[in-house]
Amino acid sequence: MNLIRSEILPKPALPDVQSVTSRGYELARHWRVVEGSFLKFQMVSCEAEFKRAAASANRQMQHAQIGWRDPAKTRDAWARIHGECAEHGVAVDRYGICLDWSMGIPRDQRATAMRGTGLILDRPEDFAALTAAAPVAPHFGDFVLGFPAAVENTCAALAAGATSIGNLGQYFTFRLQGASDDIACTAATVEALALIAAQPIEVLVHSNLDDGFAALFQDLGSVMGAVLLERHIGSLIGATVSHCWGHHFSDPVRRLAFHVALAEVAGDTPGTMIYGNTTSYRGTAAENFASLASYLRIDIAGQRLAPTGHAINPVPVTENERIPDVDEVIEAQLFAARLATHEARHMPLLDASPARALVAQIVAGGRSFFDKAIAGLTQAGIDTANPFEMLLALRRLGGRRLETLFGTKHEATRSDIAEEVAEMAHTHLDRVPQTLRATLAAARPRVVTATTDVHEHGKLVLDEVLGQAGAEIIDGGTSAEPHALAAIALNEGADAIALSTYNGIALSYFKALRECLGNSIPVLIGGRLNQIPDASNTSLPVDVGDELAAAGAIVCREIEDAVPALLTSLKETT
Ligand code: B12
Repeated sequence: MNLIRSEILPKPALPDVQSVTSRGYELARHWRVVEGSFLKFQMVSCEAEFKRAAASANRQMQHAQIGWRDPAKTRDAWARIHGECAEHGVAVDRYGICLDWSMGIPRDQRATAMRGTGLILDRPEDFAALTAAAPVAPHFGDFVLGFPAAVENTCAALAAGATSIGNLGQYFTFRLQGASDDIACTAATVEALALIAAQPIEVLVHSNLDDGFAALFQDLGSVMGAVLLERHIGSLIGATVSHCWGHHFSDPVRRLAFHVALAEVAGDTPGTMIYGNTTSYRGTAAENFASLASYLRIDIAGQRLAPTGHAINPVPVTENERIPDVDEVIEAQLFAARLATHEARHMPLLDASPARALVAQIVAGGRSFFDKAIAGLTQAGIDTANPFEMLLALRRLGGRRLETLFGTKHEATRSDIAEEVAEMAHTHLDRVPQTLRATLAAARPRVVTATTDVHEHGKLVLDEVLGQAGAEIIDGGTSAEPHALAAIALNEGADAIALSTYNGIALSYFKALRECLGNSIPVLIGGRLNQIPDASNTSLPVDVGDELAAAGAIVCREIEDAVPALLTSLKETT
């Protein structure tokens, strides 16, 4: 089916791209990279220079993802993780900073925004105080590019010495509650990209593919297509886009193949980091250590086979419970460094040929996706040399539609996520007794399923399990605003809402939903049911299951809990 411009960009006048980029280039006269402690200590002009040198010397870089609500706690951790690892002879080279999602909202409106579980930095001085705590390369990634506060956060990151900035992937898929103006988000993102591009030294624009469309793409060729499209958009503004991936790459052969393929496509652009395969963390700490070793071995080997400067990212084994604490970050870093020394001796045993055999296919899939996208958008009347139109068109089309339109599927290069969701659904459905399934199928309740944020896998599994058990599923969307979700449920006359939530906003979201919904429709809620208490001194979120239940939610810890919960609520409402 052909694309039509009026369906994608119906508003006739978008902001003039030249004026938006000029604002960013102009801003670069006042906001410039400050030579921070990492650049001084390493005597380099930017992280990209350090990375190129590391790659050619076969030196493995290490990345830690950090950021607790309290800036003082995060500052201490910045120094402590670096210091304690150094005592063991381990260099933590870079920190990715987990800003809170409310940081995507401009400073003067942030106080009323829904808060998640991350770090909140109010002033540029707070950014700089953090990065001064130890000579580790600062990477302000999450909730910088792609949001209304993109420009002010980029200015602050540059002034704090960051030479890897942003997470362009988030522009495409992350939504903030209460900030739905995608034209404003695009304008802020384009201006921030221009500000980065106009710096006197090389600043990498980081993009985590798994935060973007890759989380849901079915084929690795499509993921590579996203790489090429984002690099194209960056080049239109003069910015270098550097890609990260990894959360959803569980299969070792395909993980390695994607790395080698990306090295080929990226050429001289060094990589930021490779994300941990966090979706494989589903067990206890001991079980998760096995998953940690499994993906790290591939990433370490990958750097030896095709050095790109990507840092490895040992994700702490408590990741599936909550935000890891400082000691757990240190433990994972030490583990990774020791594993790297072992891996060096394992290399002669590694036969990379099954992975290498997939590389050409992934690259060809990516090029075909890119070519088809450019042709399809051009035919629709989208100006593919205009970064504003390109960004907005891709975001509005969304991952599923883009892959249907431009992707090609190959069994050998399939991504892991569809299979993993199907397996999980099978396991959870098996746990529902046949008698309950029969009763549910007879009642055939109409259930609206939705998420409060970008995390969609819980909803996908839920749709599959409830659908197969006999419920009628109505899609309430991802990152659904409370008022929009309530409207769908009320208009559809739904019997229940089943909500999946992960961002540490469970209680505030539920209360907002109840206000719009009234008490007529039961709400089942599952996912990470936690929140950081206002008076917390640990910055770690705590479970709010009891508070949710007291406020009237039906709390579900497992997918299969939804079936008896639905049956009980149906009985109560009849
Ligand atoms: C995959 C993932 C992502 C992917 C999501 C891709 C996608 N399109 O879905 C990506 C990479 C994009 C991502 C992004 C982020 N993530 Co994330 N992510 C995860 C991860 C690895 C898996 C979560 C998941 O989907 N599990 C699969 C589901 C099916 O299983 P489950 O979670 O065990 O759920 C069970 C039950 O809860 C139940 N269930 C779930 N929902 C419901 C609903 C109902 C009604 C019922 C009955 C049952 C039910 O079903 C499951 C089986 O029984 C977890 C860590 C982990 N290993 O768990 C972090 C995690 C959830 N993410 C987290 C965070 C902080 C983020 C970010 C904010 C990070 C950042 N700074 O950018 C962003 C989110 C931004 C945003 N705008 O929302 C935190 C949440 C912290 C907290 N609340 O304490 C976690 C725990 C990681 C961590 N330790 O920091 N993430």
